[in-house]
Amino acid sequence: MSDVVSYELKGRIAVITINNPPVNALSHGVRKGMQDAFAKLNADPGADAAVLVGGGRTFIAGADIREFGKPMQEPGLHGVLDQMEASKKPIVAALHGTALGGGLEVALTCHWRVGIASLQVGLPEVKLGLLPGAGGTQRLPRLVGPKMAADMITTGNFIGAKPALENGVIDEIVAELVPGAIAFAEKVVAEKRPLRKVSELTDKVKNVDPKFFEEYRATLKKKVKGFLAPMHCLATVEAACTLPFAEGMKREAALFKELHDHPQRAAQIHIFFSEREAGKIPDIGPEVKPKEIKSAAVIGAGTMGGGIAMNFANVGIPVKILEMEQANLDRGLAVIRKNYETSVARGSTTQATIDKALSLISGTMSYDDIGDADIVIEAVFENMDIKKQVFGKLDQVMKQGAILASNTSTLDIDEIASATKRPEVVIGTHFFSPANVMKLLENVRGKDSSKETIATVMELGKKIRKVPALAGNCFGFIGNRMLHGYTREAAELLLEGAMPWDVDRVIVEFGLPMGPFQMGDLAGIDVGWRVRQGKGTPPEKHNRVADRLYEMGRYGQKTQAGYYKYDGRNATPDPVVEKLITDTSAEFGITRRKISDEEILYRCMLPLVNVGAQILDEGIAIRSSDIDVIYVYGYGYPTYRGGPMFWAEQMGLEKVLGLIRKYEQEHGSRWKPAPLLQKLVDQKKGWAAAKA
Ligand code: 3H9
Repeated sequence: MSDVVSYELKGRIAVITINNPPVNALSHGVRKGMQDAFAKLNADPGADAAVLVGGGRTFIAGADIREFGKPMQEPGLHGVLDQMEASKKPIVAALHGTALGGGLEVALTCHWRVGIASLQVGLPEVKLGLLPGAGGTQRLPRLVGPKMAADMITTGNFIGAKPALENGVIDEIVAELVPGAIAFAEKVVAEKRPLRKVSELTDKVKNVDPKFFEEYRATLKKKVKGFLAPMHCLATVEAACTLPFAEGMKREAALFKELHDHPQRAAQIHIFFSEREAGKIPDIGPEVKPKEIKSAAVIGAGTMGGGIAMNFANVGIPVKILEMEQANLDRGLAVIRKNYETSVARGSTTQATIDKALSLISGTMSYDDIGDADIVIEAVFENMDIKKQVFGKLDQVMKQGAILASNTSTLDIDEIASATKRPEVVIGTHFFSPANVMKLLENVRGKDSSKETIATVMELGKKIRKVPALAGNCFGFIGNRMLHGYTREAAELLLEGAMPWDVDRVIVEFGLPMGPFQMGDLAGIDVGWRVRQGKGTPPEKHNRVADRLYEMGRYGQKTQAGYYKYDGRNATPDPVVEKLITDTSAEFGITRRKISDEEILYRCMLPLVNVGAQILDEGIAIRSSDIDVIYVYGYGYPTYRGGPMFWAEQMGLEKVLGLIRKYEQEHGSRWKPAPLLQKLVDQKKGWAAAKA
């Protein structure tokens, strides 16, 4: 037997165990080992049946994602699965942990499946820009019917053991994995049950009304805008309902290949690995143990403070919110309650769950009440003086060892830390709005933040179900520092000839949920104006339109007028704004011109890349993939483009540099290329070389 697949007789049942940590992915060695093991099973006079089990913490979690895009080494998975289904002796899959993707497809090819109560199963290929390519799209509908199969395959969501049993994905829930599976196999042998091949089942897939797919497709199309894989997934489920098994398999293979060869697949897999990589900090090894966070406090019951508190309560951590005025505290707590109630009304959670979460959130107006929290997160107004006052106070009241975190989105963490006598426990934890929804947690390391403090907030990010990434300390850190150039160029484009709706359309077509002007109207034009005033810098040309809108009382959605005019949330172009923009161009002596969609896209997106390169060079970001993670999870950058740095690399850094140089000639020093970009192009290397 191979190193990774073992074969052992338990009585007359062969137990075939896959040992390919950490998740038993179906790498080449596993496939080869399985091929040998099932050949041995059929030749072994001492074996009547087999149990297939995963060693360690899980059954097989899928194909080895690292092998995609590389030449396939025989045996392929299909060959092994054909061999298994054709086995003369019964094979029972014994499932625990997560049986996912190719792993579930292996299980579906076994003649029966048993699992333990904590099992989860799913076909998450769609999240990697793929579809289940080893028969899952044809076998799952035959077990659970088209509706449930389409739901599982187009979303990639997992289901637990109970629904898996109720819907026929597994045949029994066993108390003990291997003994239970052996007992099941012995029963099958004793009863001389004919082998049950899922590929031969037809009941659930015959006579399916074609209208079902028409309607499903129409709804899905709206939900998955821009992503290619979900629609292909649905087409394969439809094939399972309209074609014989072998033909359905051919359709699955053809559509799988299309997705496999598409740039979306590479981008989505890049994000899968980048998200995991972002949690690894080079100078913080496993010897640095994070502190345990059992209680939390949040300063400020505004939109951010309330959202941050919900994250703690959602994972069972009690949290106190501090506000200085009763009315603000009451308002903040009421908003939290309303947010939870909306989730119940939408069906995304239950009343019992929110009751529990709400019981963990309490309010206070006294700093003395929060001193014993393991972490306190300050979420007050974005103003250095106010933040320093808060941290000075926290330094007095918080117990020794508590983490003192700031939710600042731009400000200097070291200066905030200077208000305390314990800068080693001060750190930035930058949440994104709405803080209870957005996945990113951009942690910001100050010059004195200890390794333990950093490890604690990185671990905390995972615990509260966020994707944590670490930034160095500079104005705006990674995300907001990069964003500045994006919004600036969008504003410049207005003066040169574009309208807000032109720019927004191009950005939305590219895949962001909204364009810069829709974002401005949502965030509030008055908010941007106040930030500019707060900085005290002289008015800049590109902000002139925004300043005028502010002066006109057009604050965005909240006043039903901003860059657009509104009817509720419905935005329409406004001739008043059109005139304001053309007048402003004239005031600056700019002759307006027609601006192509391509130019709009590059002018908005390339500053992200150029500043990203600068940030990488300065060590503010550890790796380019961290920047991608931050943009995908914090700014709605489309996953299927892999983040701004990946997008640039796919386009070619040489082309990127060429465009930046062209814009530098046209618009001056704000487009000066980052030295790192020039260096990598000279060396003909990609971002990965930036670390060297
Ligand atoms: C597929 O199956 C295609 C088939 O339909 C068709 C074939 C023809 N491969 O997430 P974690 C690594 S597509 C390689 O931190 P957790 C991961 O990178 C596949 N590596 O742990 C990490 O490495 P490192 C369909 C993989 O406990 C380590 O394992 N399957 C794979 O939080 C631990 O991972 C999926 O999409 C893989 N398939 O979560 C499942 N999976 O330590 C993808 C993980 O070096 N995987 N790694 O950073 C997951 O969803 C989660 O990893 C899982 C565990 C839930 C399994």
